[in-house]
Amino acid sequence: MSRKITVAGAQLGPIQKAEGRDEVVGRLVRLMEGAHRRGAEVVVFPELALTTFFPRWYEEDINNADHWYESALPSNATAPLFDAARRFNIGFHIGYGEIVHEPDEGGVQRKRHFNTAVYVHPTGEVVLKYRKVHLPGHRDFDPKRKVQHLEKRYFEVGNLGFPVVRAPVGQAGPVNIGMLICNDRRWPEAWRVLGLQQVELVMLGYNTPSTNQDAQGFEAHHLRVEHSHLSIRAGCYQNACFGVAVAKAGTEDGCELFGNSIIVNPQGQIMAEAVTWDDELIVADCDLEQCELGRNSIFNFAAHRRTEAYGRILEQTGSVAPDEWKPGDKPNG
Ligand code: CDV
Repeated sequence: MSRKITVAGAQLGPIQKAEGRDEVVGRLVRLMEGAHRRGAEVVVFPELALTTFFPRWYEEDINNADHWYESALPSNATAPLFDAARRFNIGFHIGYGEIVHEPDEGGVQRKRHFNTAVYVHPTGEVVLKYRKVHLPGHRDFDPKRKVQHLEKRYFEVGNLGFPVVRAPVGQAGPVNIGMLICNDRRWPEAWRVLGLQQVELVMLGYNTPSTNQDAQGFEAHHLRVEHSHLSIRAGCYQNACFGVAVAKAGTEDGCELFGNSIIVNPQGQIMAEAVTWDDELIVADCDLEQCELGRNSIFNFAAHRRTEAYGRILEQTGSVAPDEWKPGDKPNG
């Protein structure tokens, strides 16, 4: 059986705060139809694809913000997306704010909020769910910032790990599918946990501002895009997988988000890239056999990984400077 699949990334232009779910879902369905016409068997939508990037808006009481989240998928508002998937026989990935009532780590049943993504089979069944682990930004209102980035206020850290599922995609038979969400793409540990499960296709949505408000110095706009691409290309190359990385782009609620969505192969090459900051499809044919080259040679993990040397990765969170070497000291301090 051929292991070729056609994948689409559906970049979204801005979603303004006042734009309703119905309007957004209409845009998503139009993109899905376009992806189907171009032969795609799976379409990837961005992080928080049903609303504006709401963590930029401060809310004193998080319970007043429940309207930004989904408590069920499909819901009345999102049902047309699931219907379109069945009609076009296409799988889809979508990011959204999730509310669930489930026990926390202490066993207490309560309302919880996550930054979540799912992969939905063309039948409408949810195949894979992931909750964002690397939440950037801050918890409290920061008067120094022009635009807030309150992901640490709006979401709990994802509690599902980095799962990979083997599930049918199009004509290719089962494909090993994994997900990352936005900031996760910058963390090689996250990619490697997926790579250790032989992931073949990583779906990833992002909302990245064009300027870095956390930096003390200046970070050029083109380098912001470059760092995004660098992270995705390295993740795909070092873990021998394809990546579909899809942005929400343009000026949203007065804040500029860069686009430049890409599809990347296991050699780390960009196969397709968005050229607008609007609703735009990118499509690529992916031969999953290409994952074998890296996995069986330079990144043959079983043959070459040295876990005995990686202790710090799990034992330590922040970095620690070494003691200073002085003349007369032994090598390595
Ligand atoms: N939504 C995100 O996770 N955005 C971050 C920004 C804040 C740096 C990102 O890594 O793109």
